[in-house]
Amino acid sequence: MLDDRKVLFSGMQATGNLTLGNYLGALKNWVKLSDDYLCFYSVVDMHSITVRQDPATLRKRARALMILYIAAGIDPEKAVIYFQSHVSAHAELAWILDCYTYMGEMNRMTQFKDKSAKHADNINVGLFAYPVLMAADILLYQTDLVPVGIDQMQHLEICRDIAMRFNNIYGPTFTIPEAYIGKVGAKIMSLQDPLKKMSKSDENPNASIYLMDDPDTIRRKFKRAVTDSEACIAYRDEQPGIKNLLDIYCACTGTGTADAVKAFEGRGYGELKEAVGESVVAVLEPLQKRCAELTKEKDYIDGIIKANAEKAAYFASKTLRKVHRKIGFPDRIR
Ligand code: ATP
Ligand code: LTN
Repeated sequence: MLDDRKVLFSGMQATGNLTLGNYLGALKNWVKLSDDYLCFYSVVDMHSITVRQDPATLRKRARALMILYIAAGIDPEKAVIYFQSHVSAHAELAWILDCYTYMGEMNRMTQFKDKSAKHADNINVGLFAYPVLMAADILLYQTDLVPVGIDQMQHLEICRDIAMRFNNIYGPTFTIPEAYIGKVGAKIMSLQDPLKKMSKSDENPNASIYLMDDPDTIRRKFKRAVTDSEACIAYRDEQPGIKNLLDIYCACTGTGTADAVKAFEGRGYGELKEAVGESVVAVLEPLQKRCAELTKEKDYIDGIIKANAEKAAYFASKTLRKVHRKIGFPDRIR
């Protein structure tokens, strides 16, 4: 704990076009969490280069993601939002932690297996060590809580293992982080295959609502959303398409599930799809407008980027110094 608040850390990659799943499942909750915790939200650009990136595109997307954090409502005075590459302690601690992580542990990581199958021509050491950099992200800020999706739980476990190993050798150094599990229903499913998660790497663009989709595209994608032939609006696992539409509607309007089901009782799927589409447009249109406005405010955004990188570096360097002392690196002469 750095002050009287618990510390919360999360990060997002600027690769691909963010989806409604990323917004409703992560970003939107991050905003609320920053009322109760000292939050660090990073644009993890160093993780992005584990897969080959076009430099101009990465630079543009990373900045757009930073702007999106602000547009979504994260207060840059309250939460620390910064680019991972601006705080060199991440790379420095990652190297040290590499020396306390076993090949066998990394070999078990399912994301590494998936991604190396997908990028067979570029199975690099960074991709292999991805979870160690993620552990460094988390441990640098003495993080108590990490909101992540289920797919990142294995990485969080390894982070805890590394931290405990280090603490066992050198005495208490790192806070052992816990996963922060958001409320149920935070998983938004594909509009084309409601048994699959909505994902920015889905090759079918109709499966996902992208945060920058225009209103007509949003409406059209919902019209085409896969449902079922039951002709009955109910919230149950046997009707995953309808369940997903109701989840999206509730998340966008703040309606409770039971109330939503009641409101759509006896109505057709077409009507439901239209209402869900409108509820999403009502959320995304203002968000897009705020992004466009903020993009024009170059000096304001630059100021936030600079001030927050300094804030993050201040906290991170405290932990890094502690680690240096513990492992026996010579003191710096000041
Ligand atoms: P990829 O398709 O490249 O795996 P992704 O869309 O699954 O990407 P991530 O970058 O892995 O997104 O995740 C960023 C954050 O968004 C994570 O916290 C994750 O839990 C959340 N998230 C991603 N997709 C969804 C979804 N469909 N529903 C809820 N939350 C999601
Ligand atoms: N690997 C995560 C992004 C990420 C992260 C982190 C999340 C990088 N470092 C630290 C939580 C804490 C992802 O791809 N979703």
